[in-house]
Amino acid sequence: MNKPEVVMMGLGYIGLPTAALIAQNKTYVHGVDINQKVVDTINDGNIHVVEPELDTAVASAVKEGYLTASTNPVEANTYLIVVPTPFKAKNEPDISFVEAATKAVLPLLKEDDLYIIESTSPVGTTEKMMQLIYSERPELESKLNIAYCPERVLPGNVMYELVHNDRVIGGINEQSTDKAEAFYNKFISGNLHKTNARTAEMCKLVENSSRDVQIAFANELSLICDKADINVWELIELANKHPRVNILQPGCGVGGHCIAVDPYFIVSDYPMESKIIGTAREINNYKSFWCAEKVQIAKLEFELRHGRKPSIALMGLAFKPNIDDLRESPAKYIAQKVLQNANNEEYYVVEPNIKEHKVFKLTSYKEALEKADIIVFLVAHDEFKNLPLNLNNKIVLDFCGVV
Ligand code: SAJ
Repeated sequence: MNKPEVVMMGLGYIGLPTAALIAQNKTYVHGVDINQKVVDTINDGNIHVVEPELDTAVASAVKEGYLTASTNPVEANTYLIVVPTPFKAKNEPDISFVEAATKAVLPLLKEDDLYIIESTSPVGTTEKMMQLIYSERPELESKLNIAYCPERVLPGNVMYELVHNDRVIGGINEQSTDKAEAFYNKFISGNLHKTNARTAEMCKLVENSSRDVQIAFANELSLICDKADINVWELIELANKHPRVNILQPGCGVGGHCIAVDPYFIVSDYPMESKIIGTAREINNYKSFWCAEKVQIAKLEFELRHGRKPSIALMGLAFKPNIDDLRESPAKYIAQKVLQNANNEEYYVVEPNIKEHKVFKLTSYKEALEKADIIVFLVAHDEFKNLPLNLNNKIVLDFCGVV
């Protein structure tokens, strides 16, 4: 094997596509993951995550020898840290994976190397890692290039956005920023915007918090309109005719592992100042609970009116439309909550983007729509739009605006 130029620590939803992109540009990349199964899958030229066009990129990178994987890092010139930063109890960020990955590459670092964190991280993490590195390797003090450069790709469109999106790069000093910029310039056609590490860290958190706050506004409107007997979808469409208004769509909550998580990184460090950001999180979480309650009420009303138990279709489990990703999905949470309250009703759980699920018995959407008395739209998948079915004699709870 050729000596790798780049070591990619973490081969998940972002690390693997980034490694494949770098390898596509004929730069040798050594990918590292703690999961041996992931490593074996990649070395076989296969992938373990669902993302369009990633399979062919990885297959050819492995075949041509530009991408290899193992559970341990090797010596290179650039080290990228792309591992998860989940949160612990009390919604505090957990940077232990970043720390572990940094400790793993520490003994390999040499003068002039470039160390970049891409993982979403609380403000100050890059400086903390710099201190960790220099405390263990004092002879390298001020001789490394250390930077933070967050990704901002949209799951489902990662291979395109990785290349074309603008990026923010913040080094711990100017030289580090410049070195990191030169590195990304080789693979990225979007503009690279230079700043310092703390601003780059905050920028990532702010981007996702901004979207969370905007979605919370739409979700709050949906609660108000439900009480006021106003169609929220029509209302938003009309309000958006204003040249400077652009309200997002209400849904059954906010899911995924970014927007529903990252705002807590700000709230946990700046609790007194982050009032809107914290409240938005509460509103978006409450919206999922509210949807589950609405199903419960519809169920009881049906039984009172018809003197029998209804059958209920739960339409969609993914965390957003047209993907198969169920992680942190509000629709899944609602389905679970509704099923916990089941009392001999018939349920049809529908998710057209997956074939089977270990907990839910899945039904096709056509069968579910035909058989159910109450139809609950949880995710606005394309399959659910413009349905030719007659929904006149059904009770429809449309939480995502498909009808
Ligand atoms: N949602 C709504 N209403 C809307 C838009 C979205 O309820 O009008 C919901 C979705 O259904 C979903 C959640 O919000 O449950 C998040 O979906 P999303 O499409 O807004 O975002 P993600 O989580 O797939 O990706 C986000 C993106 N960030 C921004 O748009 C600011 C992406 O660019 C980031 O790279 C990604 O987070 C990340 O990795 O941080």
